[in-house]
Amino acid sequence: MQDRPHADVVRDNLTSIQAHILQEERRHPGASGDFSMIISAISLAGKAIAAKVRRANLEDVLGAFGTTNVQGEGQQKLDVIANEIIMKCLGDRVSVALLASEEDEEPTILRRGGEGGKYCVLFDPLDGSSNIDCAMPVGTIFTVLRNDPTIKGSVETVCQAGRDQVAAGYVLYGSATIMVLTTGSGVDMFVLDHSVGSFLLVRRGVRIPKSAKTYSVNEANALQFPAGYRRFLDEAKASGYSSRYIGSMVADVHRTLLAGGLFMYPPTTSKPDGKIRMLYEANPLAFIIEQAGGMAYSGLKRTLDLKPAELHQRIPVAMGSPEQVDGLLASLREHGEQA
Ligand code: P6P
Repeated sequence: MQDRPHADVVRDNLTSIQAHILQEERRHPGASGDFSMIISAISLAGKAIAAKVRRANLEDVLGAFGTTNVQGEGQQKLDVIANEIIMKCLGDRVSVALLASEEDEEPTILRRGGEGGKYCVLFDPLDGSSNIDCAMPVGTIFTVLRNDPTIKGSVETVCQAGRDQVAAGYVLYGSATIMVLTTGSGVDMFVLDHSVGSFLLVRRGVRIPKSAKTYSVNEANALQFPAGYRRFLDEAKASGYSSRYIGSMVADVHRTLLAGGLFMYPPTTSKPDGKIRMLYEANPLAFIIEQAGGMAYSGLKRTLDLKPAELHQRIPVAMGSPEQVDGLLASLREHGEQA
């Protein structure tokens, strides 16, 4: 079907994310409501973090916290605040067994095997946080996995392939606060109406454009990219592509979702696995892009098929419109990339 611009816009009704979740729950007879409670907790955390981000340049939440996270990265104060907010919002949800965050070395076990807890929630509390001091967009990325109480270790429990995600999404703190969510039946988009204090449904069944001449990559690393990536970029430039790169993955991927094109963080000689974390950055965003009709690859492998070996594992990513991803894959094959 021809891409009709914004055929998915929701008109003439006011649906909050809570109402939307309950409507979705009614479509699944026998649903316990446990899952809905998790999404509701995430939307609450998104509102609380949005309030903090919006005031970041006014209150003393700017700058480094003086500690480093498991990645060895300096933690911005808002990283730590956002992490605590999410932990508080999700901690009392009886359906959550495990929480795992980019900011913490190990998962937090809330309920063991027989104590309930059907789900695990993994998140990057504030992706792109180094942009905060200059008021650039940042985001929270989350994914919901099934808990398997028969698996002993918490890390082994959450090291699941992305195709097994139950739900995924992000909250973008930009010129608007936007929540994008998939539960495996398409992508829905909500905007926080601060006057109402609720995320309101604005687009249902978002579809990524099949093609757009825009690429999003940190070109400063280009000399370190494998030949196939460099060739793709050369051909894109020769074909009149635009370049858009904010350096905040949530913002770059959100623009790609709505306007089309290709976001990528390729492998480099200094970072052969790239920089993007697999479990709580690449996988949730790849799930969103695929559910919107796009593609997401790590080299020549579909990102969601890859089995993680560790919690904070990094992988190269390229995701976006099918035409651009196919073009990159052809270039990688031509230049000897191994599947
Ligand atoms: P670079 C932010 O730190 C992040 O993890 C992603 O949000 C973003 O896409 C990437 O790093 C930017 O990395 O090396 O281009 O500054």
